[in-house]
Amino acid sequence: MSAAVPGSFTLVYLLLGSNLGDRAGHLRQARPQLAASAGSIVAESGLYETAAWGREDQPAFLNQALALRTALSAEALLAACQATEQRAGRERLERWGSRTLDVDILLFGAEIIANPTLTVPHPRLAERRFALLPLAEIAGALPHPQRGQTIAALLLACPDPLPVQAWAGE
Ligand code: A4P
Ligand code: MG
Repeated sequence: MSAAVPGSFTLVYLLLGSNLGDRAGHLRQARPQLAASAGSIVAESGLYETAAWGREDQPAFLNQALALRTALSAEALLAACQATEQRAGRERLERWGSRTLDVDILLFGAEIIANPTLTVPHPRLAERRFALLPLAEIAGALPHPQRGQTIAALLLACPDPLPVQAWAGE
């Protein structure tokens, strides 16, 4: 459990993803909602078009990494992320299935959290080019709390062959 110390802030990194409907619109609407419910956005990566990972028989995603300065506990931040997903009409039909909006917590400061509803750092971060490349754009020099290597080094070592490209718009 992470306990929020009153008056203290944590720098957290989120990954937004969408592969259903107005993908860029879902990401655009999520940003002010997260700023209102979770904390100020201090950095955002560009948008990347990324081949679907895990279940490859589905449309490509748009992904974006955000850095947020939050006063919330990790559990409260997860609830804010899930409320933002719900506002985008998210339906949970199958794991790794298509979705209007996914908001994952990649990093919560340097904390390591493992409980039934939350695992941070995100357990599959180092295996996913679609997460590492946007994150490296805004936090390349940041060390991964468990592995010690920086995000940029993890990206260089990442064996994921699926394409990830800067997105220029529809
Ligand atoms: N949960 C645990 N840890 C976290 C965390 N760090 N951040 C729990 C957010 N949620 C976390 O998630 C299931 C449960 O994970 C949540 O209720 C929460 O308590 P979900 O969003 O309902 O389901 P899911 O996303 O289908 O499952 P999962 O295993 O979280 O999948 P991922 O890891 O989110 O992967 N390909 C591309 N190119 N781009 C993508 O964005 N995303 C996924 C989803 C698969 N393939 C993708 C992409
Ligand atoms: Mg998720």
